[in-house]
Amino acid sequence: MNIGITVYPTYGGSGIVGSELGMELASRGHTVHFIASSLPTRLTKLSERVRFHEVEMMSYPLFEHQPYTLALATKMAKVAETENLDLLHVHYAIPHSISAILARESLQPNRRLPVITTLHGTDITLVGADRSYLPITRYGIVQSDGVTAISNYLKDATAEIFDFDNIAVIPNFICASDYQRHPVEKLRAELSPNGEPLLVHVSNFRPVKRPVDCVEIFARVLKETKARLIMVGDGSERSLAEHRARCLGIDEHCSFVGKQPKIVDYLSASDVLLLPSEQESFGLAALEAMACEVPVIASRVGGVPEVVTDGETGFLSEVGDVEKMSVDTARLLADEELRREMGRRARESAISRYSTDLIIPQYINFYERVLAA
Ligand code: GMT
Repeated sequence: MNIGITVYPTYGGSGIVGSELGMELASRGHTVHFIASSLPTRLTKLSERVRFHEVEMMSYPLFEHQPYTLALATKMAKVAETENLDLLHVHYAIPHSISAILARESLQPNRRLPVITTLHGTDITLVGADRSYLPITRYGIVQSDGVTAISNYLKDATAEIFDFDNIAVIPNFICASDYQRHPVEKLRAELSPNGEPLLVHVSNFRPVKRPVDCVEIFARVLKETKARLIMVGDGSERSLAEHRARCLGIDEHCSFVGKQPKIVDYLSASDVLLLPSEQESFGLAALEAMACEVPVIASRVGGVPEVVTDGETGFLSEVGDVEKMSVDTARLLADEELRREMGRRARESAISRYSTDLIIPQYINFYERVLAA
């Protein structure tokens, strides 16, 4: 198949999933055309089968805000014609579904161009549910030729908010060979010069990720045992989290390392992942950690309980319950046997339910069904 994929290129889990899906499809013989405002960060290698088409934005004095949705629609239609696309698959409903539908309509009646929308989370629960965007988000979903969601939770939330449930659940996925624990002695020694166990948090530091809670949990853990906290990523809440660490007098025990390209190295160096999010429709960070044998301390929200089994592959708590999260973390740090066993089970659970070998064929099958409809 000739598949057009659109993602947000620089920010968020939906961009990661869309990019990795494209590369997986290409490795199975399909040709994938990424159509985005810039090269997606996870798209490390372009080739005959993985191509990139940049959305060109015309600036004009009359445009107070550049009309990206229209520029994207124009590019989608152009690529569909020149590259003979079979379908468009957009990740994140707003505005990508609307652009794709415009592109589809602009090509009629000469060309058929089915639109598939994958819902990722905040496009439904935050942005889409906001009154100002709700009608247009619903339109984008209902008018798509196929809709997928990355968890059962998100399918149910979409049904409730948008009164629409013709949605296939295709969960996020992990490549078992790319995501596996490997020796990283040098990094571990840098992050933990005195051999302390490492807690890690990986996110885009938006308010919904509650990174300040990681600092609160860590402060309580430090009262019980030695440890270090590694904060990977960047975003609006980073300075707040750093400030809280200074206020609590624990900043010397924390490393804020910013965005990192080699997440697997950081996970391989770590003992426990902290994911105290306010909302999480899936929790890709949890899945990546689990594949690297890192047990997860997370909030019991959204799709997280589908990914992390409480007491088996991690521990779940109510949002903001930093007391319980710190008790669970300290328990894991104190009991190496338990930590290793949970880590082993976490990898087994991640691979047996979410490996690319299981999930990518589900997307291919979905494309075929939409094309045949
Ligand atoms: O929260 C993010 O990291 C960004 C956001 C996005 O759509 O880019 O992530 C959502 O999609 C991820 C990939 O499918 C999921 O793993 C996240 O749980 C989801 N985030 C939220 O629901 C808050």
